[in-house]
Amino acid sequence: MRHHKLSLCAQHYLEWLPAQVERFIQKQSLFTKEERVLVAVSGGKDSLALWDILDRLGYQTKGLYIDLGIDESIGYSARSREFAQQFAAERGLKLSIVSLPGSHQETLAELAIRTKRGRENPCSLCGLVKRHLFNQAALDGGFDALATAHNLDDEAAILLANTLEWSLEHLSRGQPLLPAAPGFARKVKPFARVYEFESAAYAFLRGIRWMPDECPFSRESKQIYYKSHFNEWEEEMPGAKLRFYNNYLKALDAGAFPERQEQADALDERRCPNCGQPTTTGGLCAFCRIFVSDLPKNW
Ligand code: Q46
Ligand code: ZN
Repeated sequence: MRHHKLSLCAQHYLEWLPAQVERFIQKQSLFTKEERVLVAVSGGKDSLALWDILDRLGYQTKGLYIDLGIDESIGYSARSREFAQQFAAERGLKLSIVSLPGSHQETLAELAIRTKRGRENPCSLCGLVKRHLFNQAALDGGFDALATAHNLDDEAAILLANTLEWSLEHLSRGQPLLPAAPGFARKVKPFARVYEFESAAYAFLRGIRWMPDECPFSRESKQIYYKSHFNEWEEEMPGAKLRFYNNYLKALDAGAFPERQEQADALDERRCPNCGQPTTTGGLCAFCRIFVSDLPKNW
């Protein structure tokens, strides 16, 4: 690991990475051992490695897999779900499954054709759907926190995209902990300082079996573009991603991106009349607008 100026054997690496994650959880006060954490799992290496580490560290976890019905012709979602189920069964961990086609009678693939947002950017639509369903599951289950396995490569790429756009709203909400608010579960990213390479190495060395295929929509994801640039910089300047992210956290602490309190207060009072989750508009939330079409126009 040139970015850490560190070389480890397999045995020590499998101790080192969980210790790093534990330190980050404590430093950022993400959650405690007394709290219940819902882990969003996709069947991929990052989320299964995260779940494995949290379990090994003694945290109270439950997994949640969202079946979006992505590319049923190749069974992408069905196969991903099997990897998540197999992982949970082998370790005696509990896994819940939420199915988008089951609850809303449409797959993501169908929504990616039917909706404008889906046609323009299927990953943006997917993100919206997942955020909504994860949040609902965390609230319904009374979990203290919802953990996602965003790694450092993801965070650096998102941060770079938001910096290039000077999107202050997104930059003010990029921290590894978004506190709970009425209608919103606490969101945490325990892997935010873990390189993708590190989580893959961990999953491999632990013998975790993960979904090897990429989501068919990932080719259209802009994140890949930013990631590939960052990988070039990392090659030339080891630690570039980590410095970029660490200095962002310092800038946040220094108040560079003030929290939008007015927006949080406004959200407090505005609830979607269909699902009850907070919304910025006061009418239907973005998720319900996709599915509910026969309501009066002024909704
Ligand atoms: S699952 Fe969804 Fe990813 Fe597939 S549609 Fe895009 S965002 S690439 S993590
Ligand atoms: Zn709604």
